[in-house]
Amino acid sequence: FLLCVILLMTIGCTSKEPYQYDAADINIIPKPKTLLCRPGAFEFTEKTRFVINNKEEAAIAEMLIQKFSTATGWTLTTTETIPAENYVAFTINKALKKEAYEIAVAEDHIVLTAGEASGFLYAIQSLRQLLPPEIETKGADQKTKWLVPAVSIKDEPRFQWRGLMLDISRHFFGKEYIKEVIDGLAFHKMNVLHLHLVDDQGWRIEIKKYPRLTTVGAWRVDQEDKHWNDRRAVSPDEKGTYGGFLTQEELKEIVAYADKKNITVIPEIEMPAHVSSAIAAYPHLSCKGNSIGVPSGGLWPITDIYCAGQESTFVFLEDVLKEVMDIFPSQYIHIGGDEATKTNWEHCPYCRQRMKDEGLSEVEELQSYFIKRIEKFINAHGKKLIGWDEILEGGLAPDATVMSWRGVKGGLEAAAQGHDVVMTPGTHCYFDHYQGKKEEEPLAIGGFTPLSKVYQFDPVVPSMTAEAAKHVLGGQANLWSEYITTTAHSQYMIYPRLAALAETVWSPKEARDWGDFSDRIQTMFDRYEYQGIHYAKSSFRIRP
Ligand code: TNX
Repeated sequence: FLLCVILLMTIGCTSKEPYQYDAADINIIPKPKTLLCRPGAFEFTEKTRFVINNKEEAAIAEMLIQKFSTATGWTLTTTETIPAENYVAFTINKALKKEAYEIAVAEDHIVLTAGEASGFLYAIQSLRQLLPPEIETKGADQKTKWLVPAVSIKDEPRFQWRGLMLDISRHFFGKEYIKEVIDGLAFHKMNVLHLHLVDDQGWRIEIKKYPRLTTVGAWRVDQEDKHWNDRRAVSPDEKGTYGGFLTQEELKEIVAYADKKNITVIPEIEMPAHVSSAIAAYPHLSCKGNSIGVPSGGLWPITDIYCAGQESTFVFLEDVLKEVMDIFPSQYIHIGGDEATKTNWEHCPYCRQRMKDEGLSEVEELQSYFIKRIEKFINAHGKKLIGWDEILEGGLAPDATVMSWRGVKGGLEAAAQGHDVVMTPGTHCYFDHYQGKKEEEPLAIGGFTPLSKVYQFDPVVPSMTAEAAKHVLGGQANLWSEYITTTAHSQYMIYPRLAALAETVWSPKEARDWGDFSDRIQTMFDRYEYQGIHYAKSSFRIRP
């Protein structure tokens, strides 16, 4: 009898349960390019080892090791030699494109293949989503079995630019929150964080040569609700109490943190408009040279913009951009360029003189002169200029990339002219818009962009020629923060819409299927829940 019991126990211990998954059980977002399911599963245990080739891979493996450590208390380790079983191996295949990866899951091991670090990073994100959502918890219950279905995945992104813009001017968000957003972006396989660092309501980047930009320009009247409806500006001799800024050290830390997650941080230094904060600090930058204060809310239109006639404006901007380029290694520098009210230019003797000297007849051409001049400077430093679609007005700078926000029109025009474009139309990509019934949502700027609407976004417009479509680098969502005062509210506007956007810029167009996405997003909600992300449930329920 005893023998029988022992025999039965050993059988019980060694025989694997017959796990059978099919593709419908796999909830990865964005959906991988190809995915095959076989019977069986790999189970992570306390003894699972990560087999790595170098330090970079070790750092990537560490991201999942951390997750296990938090969820289970295990300390999984790495090794350089392949064990007999129970391992996750990183295998390099240089033939794979940048960001591409493959995952092959067998019962006793997993093989991740990529050409370089970014691919491994995305393999790990998919692996995270193949694991039960409890992997995102602290101290998951002991019953969770850490199973990974026996899948085989071959995946790569459709677009190279998969972005999110954070406006940290209208309301200030600091380093810790920005890092959290970076984590969220990496989780969704996004690779660009565009930081809107300058606007009328606050200058948010330390510039050593011009300290008043942050001692004066980063502060405005503290409003009780910190909302947008206050139309006051601090008087020039009053010190504002609401605001903040990022030091150069903090920005470098953010850039390095993002880099580890294959995310490029693109700085936006607005010009020639949306710059009251700079003019409040240095009044000589405007045509009139008069003192103004940093406005608190929706004062609009604002006529005080940088003077396009005086050389001192360009001296200032070049100094600022030099420091900016030293902080941000990104290939692109965003110079804004949107919504310039040019009334002051029309009446300014310096601007009129400039127009004469340059043979310009319209003030729009002066905007173009401005941007082209800045582009030359940026190019001379080995960087590329990108700006909002207004930079098309009066003629595009020769090498400029256009971010199309007023619909797709600007993008179409720029691509037809052979310029690169990033699509970010207000209709689908504005995360400051409502995502549910107005009466049930926190106050927003307007618009209506629920999850299903974001999911309909496509960076390539059907009317584009194949040649023009090649100039579409990708897509991006923008989170303007006029009405967003807290990190919880900011998360609410980002998630789950970021998941829909991620799929539109990563997955093959043929894979787009709202029904299927609506099933997969349910598990994503659990993952957000466990991560402590304050996501919007309303966005899913609403159909446009
Ligand atoms: C337009 S989009 C702006 C921003 C506002 C946004 C509000 C763009 C380039 N300019 O200044 O915050 O609308 O949705």
